Amino acid sequence: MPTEDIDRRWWKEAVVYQIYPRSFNDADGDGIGDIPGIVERLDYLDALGVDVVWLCPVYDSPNADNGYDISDYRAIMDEFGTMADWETLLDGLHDRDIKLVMDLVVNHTSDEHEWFVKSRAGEDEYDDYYWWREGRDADAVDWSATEGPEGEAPPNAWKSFFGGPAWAYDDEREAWYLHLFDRKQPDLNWENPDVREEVFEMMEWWFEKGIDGFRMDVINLISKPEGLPNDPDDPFGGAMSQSTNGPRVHEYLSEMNERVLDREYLTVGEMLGPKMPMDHARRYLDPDEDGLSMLFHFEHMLLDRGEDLWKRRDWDLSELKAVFNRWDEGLKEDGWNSLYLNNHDQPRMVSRFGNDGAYRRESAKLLATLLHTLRGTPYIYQGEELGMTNYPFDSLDEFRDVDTLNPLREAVSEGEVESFEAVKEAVRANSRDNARTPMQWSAEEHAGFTDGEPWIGVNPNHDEINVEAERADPESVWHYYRDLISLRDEYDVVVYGDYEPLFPDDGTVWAYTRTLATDAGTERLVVALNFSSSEVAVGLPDEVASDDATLLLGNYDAASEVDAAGDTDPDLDVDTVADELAAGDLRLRPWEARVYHDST
Ligand code: TEU
Repeated sequence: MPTEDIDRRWWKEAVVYQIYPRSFNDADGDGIGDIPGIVERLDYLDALGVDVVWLCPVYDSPNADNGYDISDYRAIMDEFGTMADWETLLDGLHDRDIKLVMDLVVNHTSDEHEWFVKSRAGEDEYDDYYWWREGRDADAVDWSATEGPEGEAPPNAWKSFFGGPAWAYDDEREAWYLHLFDRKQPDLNWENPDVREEVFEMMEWWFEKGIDGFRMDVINLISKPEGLPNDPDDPFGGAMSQSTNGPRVHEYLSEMNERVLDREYLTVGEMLGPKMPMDHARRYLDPDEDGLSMLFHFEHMLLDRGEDLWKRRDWDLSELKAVFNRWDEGLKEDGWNSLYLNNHDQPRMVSRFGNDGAYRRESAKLLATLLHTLRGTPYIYQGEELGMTNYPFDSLDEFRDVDTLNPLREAVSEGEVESFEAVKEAVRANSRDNARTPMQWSAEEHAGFTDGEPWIGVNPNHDEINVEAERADPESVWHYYRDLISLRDEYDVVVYGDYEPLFPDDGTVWAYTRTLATDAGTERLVVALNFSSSEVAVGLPDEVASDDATLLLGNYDAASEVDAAGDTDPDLDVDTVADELAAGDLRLRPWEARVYHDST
């Protein structure tokens, strides 16, 4: 392809860093991270080399769901600081050439938002801002709730994603309102044009303040089908199957695109649901339709999950590969992928997809290699760049998350689960709180996160895994991230090269090429990743073997610590590694990752 035909976009070339403000850095000693705390760490972000910060919600909120329940879209939560602090943050980022993407949570508001307060009071203008419905005759239906007038059941059988019915009864209005999430998160009624207008104006207001884009929370849920039908095949009674990619979702998002997305903003839509049909994905991303830059799907996040928080599912590497392969294939002509393995809702990736014991460092680097050399925009979740791990939760009172506590308490009270102890392992592996323990800055008390009492436990392994230690060690996960991030600036093929998977069915090795043919010649990467704690031999096809490739990056160079037998391994010999590719015969050590490059 002629070089000038590459569809270059700044957000394709970028690496995004996600900040969960509550857990990042606390400047005022109240145990809760805040915006001045982020400002203190701007040079840290700059040193890492990221291009964009996605900031989880910092708006006014009663914190039923840590800021995902917004009571004022145009104000900053007191615990996090002031609007002036936020402006300092924006300027500080922009001074360092880092862009700022804000979280847009508009499927629902808080029940303390003035729109809901007025709607519940039945004020004319706000009457229809939310999903208000009459209850049903409890004798006539097979679902029920533990609230509401005697003899009444909720309007339908939908269940909240956070446990219990998706409807709450409001005594003031004497009607039920829909909440797909917590009862303090009533769903906005996007059918009402006034609601859409309010949202678009608010987005415009933030754009005028100078932000560079939005991450859109559960944006594929905003359209609900006529009649809100039940679905007995959906574990949520229809709440999930009927609300995802609903009938008018593209209409609403194209309207948003036309009204407010008039520049090359970075927009990334979070898309709930088990398996998104690719034609929907393409419509979300089509500049002439919804115009989002990227989306977050959940397919790989569901592989190891059972139906409930306390259930797990066995998975195999070939399934993980199949997900990424399907998405690369599906969006290679039209669209662009986001690449993530963890975020504030997910367990830590090294504990989940890697080995957080003997090969923590190697496997953290391997997963990073994957995320930064597939085609798409990589998203780093705070602490991932240190190889932070899951937290050793031991009792229920260590959890803070509504999506952990509510479903679990409900299951225990209904006798579905005997006790926390009985399901501890699975809950521990699945809980969102794994991601929310404080960022580990140093080996000091509370990991240098706060001078006060942290709102959630600090991982005891901070004495070993922390920013100070990582930055001091040239072989650390942190330094490896820096290298990966800068590869993107140096090599077009890392960003724009075509992706070609090798051995898709192999359950141990993930290998692929990335190729970019332009007038300047053909650039190629060969990536080989060993997803196991044993050594493995990889025979490459002849066309992949190469005489003149060099190793761009690997996770076993210099002071590698362990080999298959757990002994110290000799330093990686660059010549041997190059010879192996020439012979098409790689020997990968446990969790070894290699990225070769050649150009012809
Ligand atoms: O997440 C959507 C969501 O449903 C997930 O949190 C899900 O519960 C999780 O993957 C566990 O399986 C978004 C936000 O990212 C999340 O923090 C909010 O709680 C949620 O929406 C409601 O706003």
